[in-house]
Amino acid sequence: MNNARPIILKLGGSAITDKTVEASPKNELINRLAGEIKRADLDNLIIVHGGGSFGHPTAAKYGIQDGYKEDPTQKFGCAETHHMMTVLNGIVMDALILHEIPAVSVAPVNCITTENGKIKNFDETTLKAMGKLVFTPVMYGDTVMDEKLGFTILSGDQLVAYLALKYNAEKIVIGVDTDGIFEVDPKTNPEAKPIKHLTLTELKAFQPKIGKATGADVTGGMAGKIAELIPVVEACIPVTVTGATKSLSIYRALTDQSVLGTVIEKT
Ligand code: IP8
Repeated sequence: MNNARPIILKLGGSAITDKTVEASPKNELINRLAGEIKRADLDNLIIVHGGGSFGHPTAAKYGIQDGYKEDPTQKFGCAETHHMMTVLNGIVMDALILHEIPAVSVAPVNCITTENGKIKNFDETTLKAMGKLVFTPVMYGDTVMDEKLGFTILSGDQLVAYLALKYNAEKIVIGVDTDGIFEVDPKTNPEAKPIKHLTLTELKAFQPKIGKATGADVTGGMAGKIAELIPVVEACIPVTVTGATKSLSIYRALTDQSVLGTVIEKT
């Protein structure tokens, strides 16, 4: 990342892990994505990944997203959830480093605090210094300390939206486990086609129709993602949602080439 407007890439937890089996990374896919990121050769990239089957099951087990309820086991649960995220992050980092990307992990728990689940303080010193030297910061959904709740879960999606607004991102690319946003669930309707383009008005109208995430997703799945994206699209930052599981989709989206997926723009 340099001082140009950043491009923010979210690697969805459902895409990079198998959500049906706890703590199961999709190693081959992560490795391929690292290759695509290397090929895109961007010096203004920030990567954020989700929790998938690493962060969500542990967070759900201890109710971390609802905050500290005076239950001492939750403190361990909070620590374990963060640890699970560092394990997944390590796997993502391995792949990026293997592809000789100057990627450096930045743990949200160390630089962000929230108030009632919303980012309140962000110490950007490290991120800014990395930007000057053109590193690729890699952040992730994480446990964070919360001024009202004690602790909570910060979703990668909230982080993406926050960073995009703060640094006036050039664009956001979101890699998911489907080919974009659908009117009907493509996992149960194989004939379903992704919506090619959504304006802000269409996105808002679409929001109530989105189903809840399946499995132990503590941050709301696609519905949570769309809620976070609305202010970003309002700020004229375009968003492409595409299938990280499809070869070259992320490379193509990062390099402004047409891609199977959903482009969301203000108008
Ligand atoms: O998968 C949540 O991040 P997300 C991370 O981007 C944890 O919603 C720790 C569950």
